[in-house]
Amino acid sequence: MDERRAALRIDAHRLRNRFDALAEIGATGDGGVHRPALGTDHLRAREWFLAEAGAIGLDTRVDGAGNQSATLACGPADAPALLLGSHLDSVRHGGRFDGALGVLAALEALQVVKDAGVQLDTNLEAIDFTDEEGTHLGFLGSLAVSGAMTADELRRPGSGLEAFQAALADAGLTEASILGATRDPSMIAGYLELHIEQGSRLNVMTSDIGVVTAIVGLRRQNVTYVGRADHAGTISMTDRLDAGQGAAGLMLAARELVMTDFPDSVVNTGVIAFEPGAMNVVPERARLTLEFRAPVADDLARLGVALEEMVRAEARTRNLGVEIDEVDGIQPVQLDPRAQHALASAADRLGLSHVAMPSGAGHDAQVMARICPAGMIFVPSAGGFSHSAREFTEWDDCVNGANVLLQAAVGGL
Ligand code: HGY
Ligand code: MN
Ligand code: MN
Repeated sequence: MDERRAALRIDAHRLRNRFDALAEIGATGDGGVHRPALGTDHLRAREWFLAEAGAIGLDTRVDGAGNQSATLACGPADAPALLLGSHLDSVRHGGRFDGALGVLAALEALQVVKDAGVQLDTNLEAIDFTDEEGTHLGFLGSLAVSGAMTADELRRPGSGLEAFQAALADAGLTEASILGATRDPSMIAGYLELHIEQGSRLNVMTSDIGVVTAIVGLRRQNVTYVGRADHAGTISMTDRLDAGQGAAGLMLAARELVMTDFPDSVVNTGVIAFEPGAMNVVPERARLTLEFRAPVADDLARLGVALEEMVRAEARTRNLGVEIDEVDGIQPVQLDPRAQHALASAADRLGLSHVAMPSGAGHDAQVMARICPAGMIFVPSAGGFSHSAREFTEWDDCVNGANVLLQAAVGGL
């Protein structure tokens, strides 16, 4: 690589100013952010991103799925674009680093290349993907770009069709525009993402950078048990058709199944709701979310079968009805060796230690891997915390990650 490119570094102060400004949008006051996709504060963050990119002098565009891009014509006019990015949406009451760091590091990388007047073999594009966190549909934006989003899935959002369509309207999007956001893979040279690790392995291995080798697969379902509403004081304990007991029994049994038979997998219930939802009424309906993850496709499939048997066994045991609605899911993926090599070489050039590691979190990179060479790097998460206000990464680590992303981008895949 020529010396000028190798000498490029991000402007840490500028990145920090943007990071702190973005963290104020949807701030929860305890260090976290609440920016569920297409909600008020996420829309504000999206506008802020476009304004920042425009102020840098980058061309900006928003596609039919709401993915926002800032582009830099630093390569031949007909050259494909190397995409750098992540997501600005957050989980409910999440952390200020998840997704945001990757989007801002991408924007910073484009500004450094622009200001240096460096010409590359590809053009560069900083991209903010819509609804990575699945407030409505997980990886909505990247699935649309890859052409993998279907009309059927758009009719079954986890947030409910009415809430989803209202959110789309607020963002000026439609189901048709989402389905029309597919891009030509031949015009995408690759995708690179900087992200916080959201776990503790980098801390344990005392490594500066994680070069991601593979990303976990996951499935998400809504399970509803149906019993009978009764007076909580007068119906005998043995005569109850208690939907809440079905939900509770499933949660405990699912954990036991995974801990015993699927040691590399995880299962989580993050939402549970009873109807009619009164202290003195035996719950007639209990809806719980069931999300499970496995690093290899076969385990994900076997775990899905085992969990479905368990869901139905709980219903039989307690004389309850049960409905299982599949929300969304994604297969595990191996990331591109060339992208891994480009990221590891960039870390070497910067004198940073790095270790190859899989991801237990899902990321847009696993969707983009279907249509282009995709790679990811992690920087350490203090305490391994994420998806909460406790999420934190030392600023030096953020700067290291942003420089690795920049150097990998100018080095090419
Ligand atoms: O849930 C995940 O793994 C990611 O944060 N969307
Ligand atoms: Mn994320
Ligand atoms: Mn996340």
